[in-house]
Amino acid sequence: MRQLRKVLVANRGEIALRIMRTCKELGIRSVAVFSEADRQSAHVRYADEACCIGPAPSKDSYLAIERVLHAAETSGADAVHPGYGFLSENASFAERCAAAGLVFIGPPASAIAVMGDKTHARKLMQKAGVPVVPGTPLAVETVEEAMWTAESMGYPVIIKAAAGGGGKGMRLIESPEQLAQSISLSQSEARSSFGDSRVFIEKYVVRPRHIEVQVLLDSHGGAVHLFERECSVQRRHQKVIEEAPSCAVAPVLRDRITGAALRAARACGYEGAGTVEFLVDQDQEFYFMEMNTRLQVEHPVTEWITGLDLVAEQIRVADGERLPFTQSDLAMHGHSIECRIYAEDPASGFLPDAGMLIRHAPPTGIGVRVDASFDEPGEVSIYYDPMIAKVSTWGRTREEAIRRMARALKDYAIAGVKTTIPFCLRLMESEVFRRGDLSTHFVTDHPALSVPRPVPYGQARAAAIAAALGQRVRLPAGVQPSGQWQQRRRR
Ligand code: MV4
Repeated sequence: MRQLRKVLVANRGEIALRIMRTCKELGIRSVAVFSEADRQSAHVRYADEACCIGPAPSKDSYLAIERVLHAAETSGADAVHPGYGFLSENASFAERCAAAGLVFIGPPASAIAVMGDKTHARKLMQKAGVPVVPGTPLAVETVEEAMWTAESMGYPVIIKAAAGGGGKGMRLIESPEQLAQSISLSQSEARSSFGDSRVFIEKYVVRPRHIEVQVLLDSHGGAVHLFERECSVQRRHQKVIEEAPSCAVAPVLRDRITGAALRAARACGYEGAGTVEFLVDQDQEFYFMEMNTRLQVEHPVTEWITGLDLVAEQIRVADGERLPFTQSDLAMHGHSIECRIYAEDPASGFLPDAGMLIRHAPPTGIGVRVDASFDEPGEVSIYYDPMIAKVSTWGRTREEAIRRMARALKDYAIAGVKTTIPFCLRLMESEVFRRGDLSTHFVTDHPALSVPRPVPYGQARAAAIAAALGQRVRLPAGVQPSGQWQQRRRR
């Protein structure tokens, strides 16, 4: 029997809407929280109730534990969904929810805490028989210790912060001289960034793929994996494209890596939806990197290939129910790709481009899903993440999913801010991406893809004149005039 009746969504933007849609399907009321900057936002209007929790800066609103808990109490919510980012991986927030009698729709606080400390996580994974990259068992204290470890593994090595994650506080080291200089520098950087100076050393895996496994566990010992996603295409540790399944994962590797992911989840007492990230090297060896103890941005590709609603499953297990399926009930069907669309200007080295969206008409059609939270006109705020939308497509084959994505990106009508749509389209149409020749160095290995194709002057001028006249002209595939040349549709 379902107990949960009202869920407070402690987030904003597309993920807040995404969660509320499932609540509505399940007959659960939703409560939005919002900052003063988000008063007019779509998630506020979509919710059954909404509470303003403070001024625009996240630390005074979406990150303010007391304010979020106060909103939960005054609205009479019986559960909190943290989404991703903000408080989603904050163990003390999960604890405070429990202490206030609220169901935290996420893992136990203890699982968040152990996975949040990368050295503890490494140790636990080793014990659980999950392969980890060779490295220091715990934090390194002295330069001598670091030098000795690196010497025994061979260079290059990588320094990581124990409290880091997602690429923050990492440093690639190619020689003993560089290591000697970098240890204390990394320690003081870690102290100022994370309030925790501990760092550790790993052997550097050259040209790895980023492959992650979605897991789902209930509180009765039920545990399944939902196959893998590949997220190798990243720029500055920001994922750009994700897909499921990975074209680099053959059935044998899939068995091994999903088995390891479930051992990882069980070892930390996990419940709910989580993701175990691995580096996979050129010899198909894989190594535990970290576990994300939240619903991830890229979960739609897993939903596409499994047909499941991950938020509904999260709510079900948080409510104490059993998973309604076992591993043998699950299968993957077809292929899915997601492109994250950011409000960024490629001409300025991909700096965030905030402002008003004077036009926002997302693509639709067979096999196309758009998770966005903007209306027209909408606003991309400087206070928050510049991700505008996620476009995901499904196809029977990878090829079909890619073709659909290219079509969807061409159909995406957006104006007012610069976006990464043209960049994503160039990726979709590139031979290397279509071949599936991916690694975490993909974007730097193919710099031409980051540069707009020149728009022939005559066509650019025609587009500008057409825009001024409110008309539409046909341009060659993949050519997207932007800024003042942005095309408008005839009203
Ligand atoms: C590594 C690595 C190579 N060797 N660790 C980046 C994010 C953080 N979770 C860990 N990261 C890496 N760790 C070892 N031992 C390369 C990366 C890495 C990376 C990983 C996944 C996706 C994109 C990346 C881009 C640069 C570096």
